[in-house]
Amino acid sequence: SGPVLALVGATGAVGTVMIDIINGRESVPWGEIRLVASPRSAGKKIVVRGEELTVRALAPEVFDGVDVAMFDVPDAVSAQWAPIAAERGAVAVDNSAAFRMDPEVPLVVPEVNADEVAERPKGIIANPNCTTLSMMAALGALHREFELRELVVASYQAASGGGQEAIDRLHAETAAVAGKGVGVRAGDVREVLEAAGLPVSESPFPAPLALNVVPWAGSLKDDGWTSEELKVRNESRKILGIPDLKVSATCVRVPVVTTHSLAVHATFAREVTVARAHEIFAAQPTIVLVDDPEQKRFPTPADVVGEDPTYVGRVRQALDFPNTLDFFVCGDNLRKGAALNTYEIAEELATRL
Ligand code: 2RA
Repeated sequence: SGPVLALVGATGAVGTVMIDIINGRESVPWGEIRLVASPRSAGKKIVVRGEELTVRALAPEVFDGVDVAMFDVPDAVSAQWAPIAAERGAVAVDNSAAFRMDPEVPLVVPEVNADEVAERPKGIIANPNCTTLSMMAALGALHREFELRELVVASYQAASGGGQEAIDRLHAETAAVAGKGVGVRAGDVREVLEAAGLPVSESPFPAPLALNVVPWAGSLKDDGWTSEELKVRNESRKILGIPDLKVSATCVRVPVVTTHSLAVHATFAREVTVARAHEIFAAQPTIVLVDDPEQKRFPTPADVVGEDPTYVGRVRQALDFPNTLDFFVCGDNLRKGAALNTYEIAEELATRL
């Protein structure tokens, strides 16, 4: 007994983290869990909560009897298959970009807008992009108290946001530059990578990532903006329910394997203080506040990777901008940024079935 959960994309980077999360839960509401993937991965065996499950190939029938189907697959696969799952009676919780901005699809971060799962005319609920997600628990909590008006952010995004190929590339580049004394002369890193058979032309990143930062994530959109920067703007507006929120984002890839960080500059309608912001962060169960400048204590990706909560630190009141806070957030982009939030939406649905 209990609802049936399907996990589509069970063998991918995020799917694997979803299984870890399910295995790590003290209890789960599900009567049955089904693992689904492309035909290439079908037949693979994976242990979930002590039971060996065989991965099934994606097909309409796998959704029969399913209550909640989590999808972590490329946009085109979600676009095709989430509606099929919904037609067969499941609620699809989708981690692709295919439905995020569809007005008939709620975009949910449980700490901010859990109730929106109830209104889902297409039978689909979308999970936000990991960059937006990494700051939503913090911004949602502040918005409830101070009313958010303007948001300026710079991201420091980990390689794993680009999937396994991007992780492999960062490891290969790091190994190639190790001990080479590069960085004295402009171009050294590129030359070392070329000599190691790692030309940038074959990289998922448009510049070297080892010993470098790359102000680019996603694809080119109008007027020089990237898709990632527009996602931060559009998704923040939708999740927070502020359609005219002023947002400007610069998305940057850094040589970190996992955990996205953001420097946030947020302006509110009401007066803010660091002391009150600290209280708000400390009261939010999914936030860990690490903010002791005298002891040089603040979150970094190295401290946060593998963790579920969002970490917040460096909270300051902007000196020259009224009602404005500056702070730094770190969130594991594969956990809260992807697998965990998707799973939390599925659990939220399970309580309402
Ligand atoms: C990235 N946000 O970090 C993307 C992944 N969805 O590349």
